[in-house]
Amino acid sequence: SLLWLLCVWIRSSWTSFLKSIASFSGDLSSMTAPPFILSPVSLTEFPAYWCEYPDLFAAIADGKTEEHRALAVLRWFISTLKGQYTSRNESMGSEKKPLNPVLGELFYGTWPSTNTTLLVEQVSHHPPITAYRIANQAKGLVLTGHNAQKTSFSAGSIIVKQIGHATLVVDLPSGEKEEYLITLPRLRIDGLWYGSPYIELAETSYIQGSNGWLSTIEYKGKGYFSGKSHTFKAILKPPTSDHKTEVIEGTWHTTSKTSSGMTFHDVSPPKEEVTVKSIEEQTEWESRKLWGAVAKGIREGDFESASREKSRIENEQRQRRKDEAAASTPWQLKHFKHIESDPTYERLGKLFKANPPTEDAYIFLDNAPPA
Ligand code: HCR
Repeated sequence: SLLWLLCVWIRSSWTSFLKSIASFSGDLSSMTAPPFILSPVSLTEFPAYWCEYPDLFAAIADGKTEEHRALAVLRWFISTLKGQYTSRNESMGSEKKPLNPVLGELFYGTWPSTNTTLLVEQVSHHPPITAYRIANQAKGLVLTGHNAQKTSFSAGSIIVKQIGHATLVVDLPSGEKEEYLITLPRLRIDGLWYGSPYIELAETSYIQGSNGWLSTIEYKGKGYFSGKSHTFKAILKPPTSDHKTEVIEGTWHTTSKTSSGMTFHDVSPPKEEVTVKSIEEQTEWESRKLWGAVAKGIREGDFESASREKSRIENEQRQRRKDEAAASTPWQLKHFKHIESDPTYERLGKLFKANPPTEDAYIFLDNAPPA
């Protein structure tokens, strides 16, 4: 029957996609994937996951002591993981391949409940690098970061090493600044053979405060014979022996507890999705306007028009790069400036022997568009 033929076609296009992944390492985003695995959302939208619980972000500034603030940073960070790594499974049935942003693509948003703003710019196309800034001005909180991925294939899974880091600056009432360096976990994309990919987090990530408090977060997935998916253990270590070490355990997509049995985080309450201007109000460089026709094609199952529109955007980009090369006028970033080594990463990274010892970064140019 027709359904059977369709299943055979999906299976064979998926198998050839997997074969091409297996023999490939580098930038997954540029690979052609079968239509049913395409997401209508661009990677420039992903930094919004950092703030879907904007009240937890704001609460960092309310911490009266260094310990309270370090705990609040850890709680907010853990609460972002469900959105970052499982929300496509919830909304679309499995992990999907996001749209690969063009150089200069922009994404602006707000969380009106807390007056928090989001600004994202695609700062490199090959390899894809996304820079972002999230600010709650009234609370004196600014998160700046960038994100790229290096992918490889191992034992039937895609291993994604996240490149980049984030820094959170907290303006204290005393006038001092407290900083936190946030490193990113490694991911594994499992479930590939069944055509239904999902993310598991692996290894360790860190949050190092300039106040000396260090969170070490270990991630574990479902083991062969035991263990639950999305498990983590976070150890919050004080800078001196005057305070005790706090241990938090649980599953990052649900809840966790402290060693005394108190609930530490709980992501069952509804999240607040980022608010974005209507497409009519957006400029040509803003993600939802730029990809509008492609996203419509994917959403409506009209893959022919999605791929036609995608080729149009890609050709335009190629032409733009050629013109820039011919005129010797390279593309200028709009909101960020690239620096080869980030002094905050180096200074805070030394405290927990970050590997690598230095990383590049994108500094915000302080030119957010008017609200
Ligand atoms: C690896 C990935 C693109 C990058 C996505 C990142 C790492 C981006 C930064 C966010 O803060 C967190 C994040 C979450 C996503 O899980 C991760 C994506 C998962 C899949 C996608 C690949 C490029 C697409 C692979 C194609 C598949 C599904 C076979």
